[in-house]
Amino acid sequence: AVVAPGAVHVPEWLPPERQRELVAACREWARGPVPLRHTVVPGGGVMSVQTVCLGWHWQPYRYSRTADDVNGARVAEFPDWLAELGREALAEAYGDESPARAYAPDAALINFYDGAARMGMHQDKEERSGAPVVSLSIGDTCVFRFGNTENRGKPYTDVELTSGDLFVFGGPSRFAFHGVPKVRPGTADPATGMSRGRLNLTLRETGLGT
Ligand code: MD3
Ligand code: FE
Repeated sequence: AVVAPGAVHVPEWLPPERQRELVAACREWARGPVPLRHTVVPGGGVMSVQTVCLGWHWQPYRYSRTADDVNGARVAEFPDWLAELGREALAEAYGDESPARAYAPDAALINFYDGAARMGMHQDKEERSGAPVVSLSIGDTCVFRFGNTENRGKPYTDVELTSGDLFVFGGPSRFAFHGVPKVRPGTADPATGMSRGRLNLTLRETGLGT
């Protein structure tokens, strides 16, 4: 479904087997070299979501190769197979005629939500690229809020994201405000590899080069 220009939702795109593979990979990445942790924002606030990154480490509000705000370690490599999955996702959302072949994501943010975690309305502006963001959800269902490009408030559209859903945000939607006001605890099917909580992977082109 096209939610807004450039914003395409493909429910249940990832088959259960590929969801389980991704969950297993995320469990490994969560162990290190930079562990899954609650990001601390300037001013001292702590995000309820837990995050681990690949390729480039995101810290509010910049990308770096080392996790200076965590343990100083170099972030894990962004694997080629994940970039290929991103190109498949773009082809699915925008059609085979889209420039999916040229999509070269070099950073992933992996977010884990327990039943109480939320993400406030924000824009993703640290990337120096207008390339689309690919989002994959696994585990508990959530309410995803897709807003406008002007401010955190209305108008916005609430969409339920369930396990296996793909969402691509490109074109005019790339810099829209968005957030996750609610997770629905206990809605995950253990066959997805998540017995509790929600996992979200976003793939991005940082435009930062090597
Ligand atoms: C729309 N993550 O990591 S995914 C984030 O479910 C983030 O964890 C949420 O927002 C999550 O920054 C939402 C959907 C998403 C991700 C990036 C976007 C939507 C976006 C960037 C631009 C526009
Ligand atoms: Fe975001």
